[in-house]
Amino acid sequence: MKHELIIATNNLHKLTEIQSLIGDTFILKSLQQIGCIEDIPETALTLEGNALLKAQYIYDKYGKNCFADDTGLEIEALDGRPGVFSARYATDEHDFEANIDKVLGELTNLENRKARFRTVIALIFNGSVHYFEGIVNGEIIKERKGIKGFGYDPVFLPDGYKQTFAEMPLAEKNKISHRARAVTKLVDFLKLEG
Ligand code: ITT
Repeated sequence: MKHELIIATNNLHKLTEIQSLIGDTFILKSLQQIGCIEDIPETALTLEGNALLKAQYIYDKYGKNCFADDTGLEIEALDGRPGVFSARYATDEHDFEANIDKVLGELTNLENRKARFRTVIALIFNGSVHYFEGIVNGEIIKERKGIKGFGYDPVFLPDGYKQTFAEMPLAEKNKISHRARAVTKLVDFLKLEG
């Protein structure tokens, strides 16, 4: 039997990618496909909180199984910042260049450049909440390298690799990324439920 599952995004690239991992037992629907056009507020102070806010909003309004994700870059020497504020760290816009400049500025003269990307998925399935976490550890290098990817990719060097996320082919990033790791855990859970 096929089940409908709402993904709290309108990013069709994300939807297609996750759909191909899940297989055809669950049919993913975007927010637009269920007629949800409002901008769901992300006002929580943690990744878990924001992911749950988005999923809960859909569940309360539409009563359908759904999941949402949130991601942040957590830098050890900055006490985990920018974290949940990663998208709007430097300005109110999603200004990737200004965000990178701010992080590099804050790390000037600091020895410890350890960082990690962390993705949290909140799934509301038959009324119960489940969280799935994906982490990739690495470090923030001193200057941008590479032009692929987005966000903080040009300054993030994953542990064990010689290329930043912005130098790697996307397919390679997608094999080891925080998002891929969280999605794999979600998919494993859904396979058991399907
Ligand atoms: P939506 O909530 O609308 O999906 P968003 O930009 O908030 O968009 P995320 O929660 O996935 O998306 O990520 C928050 C920020 O973290 C994002 O704007 C980037 O600055 C950064 N980020 C997330 N994933 C990243 C990645 O794979 N590489 C580099 N930066 C990333």
